Amino acid sequence: MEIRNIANIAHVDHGKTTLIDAILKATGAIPTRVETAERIMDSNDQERERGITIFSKNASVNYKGTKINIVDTPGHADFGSEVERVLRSVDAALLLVDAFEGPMPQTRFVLGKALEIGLKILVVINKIDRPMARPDAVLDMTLDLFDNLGASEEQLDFPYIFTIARDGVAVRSLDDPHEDITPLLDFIMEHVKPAAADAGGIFRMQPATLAYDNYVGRIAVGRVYEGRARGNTPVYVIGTDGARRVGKITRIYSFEGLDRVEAKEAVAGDIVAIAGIPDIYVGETITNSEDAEPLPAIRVDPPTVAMSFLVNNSPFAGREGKFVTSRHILARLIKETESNVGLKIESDEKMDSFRVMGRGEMCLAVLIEQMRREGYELQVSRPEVIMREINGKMYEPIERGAITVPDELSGRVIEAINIRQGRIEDMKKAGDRAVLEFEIPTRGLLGFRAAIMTMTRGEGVLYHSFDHYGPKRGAIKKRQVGSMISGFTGVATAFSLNNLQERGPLFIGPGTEVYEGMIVGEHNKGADLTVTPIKGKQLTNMRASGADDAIKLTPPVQMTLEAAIEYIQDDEYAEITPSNIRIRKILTSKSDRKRQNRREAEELQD
Ligand SMILES: Nc1nc2c(ncn2[C@@H]2O[C@H](COP(=O)(O)OP(=O)(O)OP(=O)(O)O)[C@@H](O)[C@H]2O)c(=O)[nH]1
Ligand SMILES: [Mg+2]
Repeated sequence: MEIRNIANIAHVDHGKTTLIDAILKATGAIPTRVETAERIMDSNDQERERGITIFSKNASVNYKGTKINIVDTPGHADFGSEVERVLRSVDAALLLVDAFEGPMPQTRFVLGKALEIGLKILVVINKIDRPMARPDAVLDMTLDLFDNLGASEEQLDFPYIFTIARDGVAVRSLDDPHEDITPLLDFIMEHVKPAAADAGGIFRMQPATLAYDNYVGRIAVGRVYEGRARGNTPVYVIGTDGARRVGKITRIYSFEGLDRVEAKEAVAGDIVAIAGIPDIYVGETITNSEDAEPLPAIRVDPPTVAMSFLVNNSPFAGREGKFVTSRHILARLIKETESNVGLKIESDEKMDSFRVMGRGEMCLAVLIEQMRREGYELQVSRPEVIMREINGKMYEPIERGAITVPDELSGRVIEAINIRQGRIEDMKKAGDRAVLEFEIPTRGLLGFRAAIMTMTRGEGVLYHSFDHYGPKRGAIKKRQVGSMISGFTGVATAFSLNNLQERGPLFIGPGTEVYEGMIVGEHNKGADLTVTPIKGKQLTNMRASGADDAIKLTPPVQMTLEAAIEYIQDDEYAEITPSNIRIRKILTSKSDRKRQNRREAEELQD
């Protein structure tokens, strides 16, 4: 059977996963009549909760006797390595662009990567139903982006189509009647060449993603570049370092709709899943010939942000988690790096601590959230940007960003970008909004989303995407934040919290167990303050005055995982367990903190 391999790529939310829903329905791969969930490929728990795609995934449909393998990819910049690693398994990419927003930072990132490896690009202008849609203008902007990225004449001459993914509609021309998605399927058939199927040569396959199955163990998913192989066959695996080892394929699966179905053979051109090699990694080469050449390595951009993952040593350590030791944490992290090519780990000089590096705070937060759901308990440090030294000069990651804000707020936002060492590159209007395009060090982006939210009362939308490493820019002045720290261990009382809430927003409510050194709120004066949240009221005096009913506590600020990661300073940790997220001072005792401060002050003077 003829095969075509494509990936869906785009900026976040431009409609990739929804478009695949439409294709799956139209080709009968998922039933149309039965009430099916939206964005069926966003099957992971965190994907459903966050409403975004996190992992690249494969599906396949049959259209007019041709098998179309489609890889769905995430559009969020933090998961960029998920896109990079699958691009080599396809011949073409559908580049979706929102008909109102136009190209955004991650559109640029994914298009750049796709052009670099020479994929055929098919442009899909989606969401043409949006009230302010401007498909023609967006098409022009997309052409400019191709040009900007140095596309060849041939690449500039890209085919395009318009869609309403949510309604399952595609039209070649804006005047065409809205019928169904088949114009898109025909468009794919027309512009994507059949996968090269040299089934005669030696067998070579390269895993782009890994999956796990309780019965057969680790499964490698990737494209067969040449040859064919059957189940129960001995093979050679060429590691990314060139070392060769022997293994055995036990089973082979191919994709039908969303399912992996067992197949007799893996044949050149197809994207398949292979079981039987328990230590297989992404990017290795599986072959049946002892002296086959390895396939070119899968390259992904380096991580930009690092955090320390530590064994929990808070006074409440070990109460809530199932897996708490450094051995547990290390084993889990190693397992993660085997399948997540965007992640790197290093052991810190200090024992019981691991430096975990990824591309942004969110990709690390997703991992931490996954670990706590699996029963792990740990502490993490404040995220820091990974610098590089080249010829004695420091370089730092620079990203491209875009912020959409109500017009009248753009002045303040521009100022904030400048303070964070960013540079405005363009300013456009879209309705009553201003779209600011800029480049900025990753350093300036840490905590920026929250700042923008406050500054624009929730109306600003910030996107950013890694671009390059550039010479390190000047210092960024930090906002002075101070924490309210419990000086005692016990149970927080409404009486105490009532007094404390005048000094700043609280992170805990009455009845919460606290320990000495735990952070219970933010001190609005900007300096740390040690407090007593566990005092009971003096019943005798109070009863007469009836002050009991007077206690009205403002609901505490919810310290979500992401909020905690953004909040913590260098001398603080976020403590993460399956049931709680607490923040704390690294030094729990006030006198230790005092001594430390004094020592630091002295060192500064020396
Ligand atoms: N108005 C309109 N909304 C759409 C259309 N297609 C998708 N959407 C909506 O856009 C939102 C994002 O859609 P997704 O399919 O999750 O976008 P995505 O590109 O897969 O997002 P990520 O995977 O997170 O990058 C959803 O709320 C969809 O319902 C469309 O054609 N028109
Ligand atoms: Mg998606």
